[in-house]
Amino acid sequence: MTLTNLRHDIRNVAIIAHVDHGKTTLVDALLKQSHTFRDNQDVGTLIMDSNDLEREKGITILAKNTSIRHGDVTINIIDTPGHADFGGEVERVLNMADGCLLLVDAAEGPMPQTRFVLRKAFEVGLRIIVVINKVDRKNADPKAALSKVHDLFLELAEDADQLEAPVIYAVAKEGRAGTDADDLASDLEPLFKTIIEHIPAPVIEPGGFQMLVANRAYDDYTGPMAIGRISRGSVAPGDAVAVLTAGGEARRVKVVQVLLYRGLDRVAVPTASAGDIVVLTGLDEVAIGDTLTDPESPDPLPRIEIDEPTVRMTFGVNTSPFTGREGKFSTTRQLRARLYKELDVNLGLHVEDTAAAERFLVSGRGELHLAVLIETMRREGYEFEVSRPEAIVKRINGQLMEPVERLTVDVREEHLGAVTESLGKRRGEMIEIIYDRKGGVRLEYMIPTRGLIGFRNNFLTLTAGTGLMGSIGIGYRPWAGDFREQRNGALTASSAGTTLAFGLAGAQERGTTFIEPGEQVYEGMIVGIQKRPGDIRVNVCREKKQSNIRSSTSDISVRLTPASRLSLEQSLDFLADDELLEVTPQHLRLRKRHLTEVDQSRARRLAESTGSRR
Ligand SMILES: Nc1nc2c(ncn2[C@@H]2O[C@H](COP(=O)(O)OP(=O)(O)OP(=O)(O)O)[C@@H](O)[C@H]2O)c(=O)[nH]1
Ligand SMILES: [Mg+2]
Repeated sequence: MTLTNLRHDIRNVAIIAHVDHGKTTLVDALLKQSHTFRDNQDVGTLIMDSNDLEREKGITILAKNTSIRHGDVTINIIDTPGHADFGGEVERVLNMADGCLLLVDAAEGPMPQTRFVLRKAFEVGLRIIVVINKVDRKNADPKAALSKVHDLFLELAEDADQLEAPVIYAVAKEGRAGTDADDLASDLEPLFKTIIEHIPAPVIEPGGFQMLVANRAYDDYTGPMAIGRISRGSVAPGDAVAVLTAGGEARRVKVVQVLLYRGLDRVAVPTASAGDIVVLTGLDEVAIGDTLTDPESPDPLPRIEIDEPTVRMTFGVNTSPFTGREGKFSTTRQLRARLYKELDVNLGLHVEDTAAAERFLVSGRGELHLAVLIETMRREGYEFEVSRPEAIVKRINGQLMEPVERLTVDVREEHLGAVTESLGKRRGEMIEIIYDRKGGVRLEYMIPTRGLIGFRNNFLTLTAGTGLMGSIGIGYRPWAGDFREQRNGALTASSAGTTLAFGLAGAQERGTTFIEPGEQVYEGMIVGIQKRPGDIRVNVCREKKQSNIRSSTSDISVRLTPASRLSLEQSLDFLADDELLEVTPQHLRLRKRHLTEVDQSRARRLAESTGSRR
């Protein structure tokens, strides 16, 4: 018989769900009700979404730790992102927890990422508490949501024990929970109680110090920090530990500080032991997935396994005529160093050199995953160009295979025709259709990742912004055949200069423009989209010729429709294979890969003679 000890004073809990089901809002309420803040302290909402991009987008991008006290128990909480593109963040932090709260929106029910995170939670062996959240919503149907959650459990559970999960109903926004959807307590006490009763206390395994690095952080004061849960032994400032790397080497380093989370702060402690989630400083160059151990017993823990990327694009040095004007960092060396540095913290990402020294292939878990990297880099002062995102195809046993996703969409019945038609063209295969009694329809599809690139914008237009969609990768399937993309042609600037209202008005007769008067353009830059296929060159810098005869009806000033500005994600969606997006701290400029007519025809001739398509 092995004797195990439990840390009865600790619970380690991850919060997992589909995007927007209320994870970070629930953490707000847990923090507030555990008296983490002074009574009069105004901490706002979505406290854990602390980085700028998270606040702007209203979504969680990075998994984060916090900790609260309830009675004698410390509850360590790991908030995770719900967007499928950041699934790698969920995978890498689950090993710190013994249990999780699976949040499900009472109106939406389980969505694709609910399936993904539940499967991962089962794989890691977490004890699960189901939280049916947002029971206050007008169209909430907690019963139906729970019954779909049960179906999902039956489908995904690996053994019968996993089917037993307590259920809590909640309104995270009001900080209320209960065991009956119609009778919530005025606070989250029922949830606290369920966490303490059902999430197992951490097991203290016998032996010397051992911890898997699940996360890294940095601050100017302490330098790099390694974050993880101690699985064996204890650690104190000044201790020597061995770092066991992916390459199998063991390095000896000295721990400087040992910190524990307390609310939003980290506090230095004299020692921490098995079960604690700690932050260690003094360990330069420790990678996520490395094991830290007692140098006398260097046993590595299994490295963190992360699903493969499915989408890629090139990042290259800016080759536009405006190169070097707007960015602080624009050289090949700077771009390369920045991209490779990202790999230390961004586990779902891959970076490769290409045959061209100034271009790199960057692969991620989806368009948003890559878009967040692009936005982060431009805010840091980088300037570069990126190509159209494409699904990563593979040859497996001689057969061409492509990534496929399971897609769930919720639409109003009146938009059903348009949405199914669009998905059909993108090689989507419908596997289920469910009508609810209120005029809503839920569709389940299998669809190549290729078909989903650029679909989100189209979907929002087709459903007038009312549709809801979510998808997750489900592996590789045989190539589904070519399908034609139907983007209309680009309006491109025929010469360099400053745009004028008169020139833009001319362009607007041909289509929609993306820029305002007074902007700098170069030849081959995309200034709009026309009404049918095929690119057209337009002179957006053209001036109105002055004439002596003025009729009273002639326009004195031209009337322009305001530019339709594309966001970063819309720009990525827009790109065709022969186009690039120039990214600088100030501007996003769409452009043709080959800027002048001469370059374009030379490229076309070259492609024809070599038989390639680019
Ligand atoms: N009606 C209602 N709205 C809620 C409730 N809980 C959260 N919300 C709202 O749902 C939205 C999303 O909440 P978040 O807490 O950011 O969701 P999340 O799960 O953390 O989202 P990601 O981290 O991006 O996956 C916010 O607008 C919240 O105010 C609730 O109980 N009832
Ligand atoms: Mg969140």
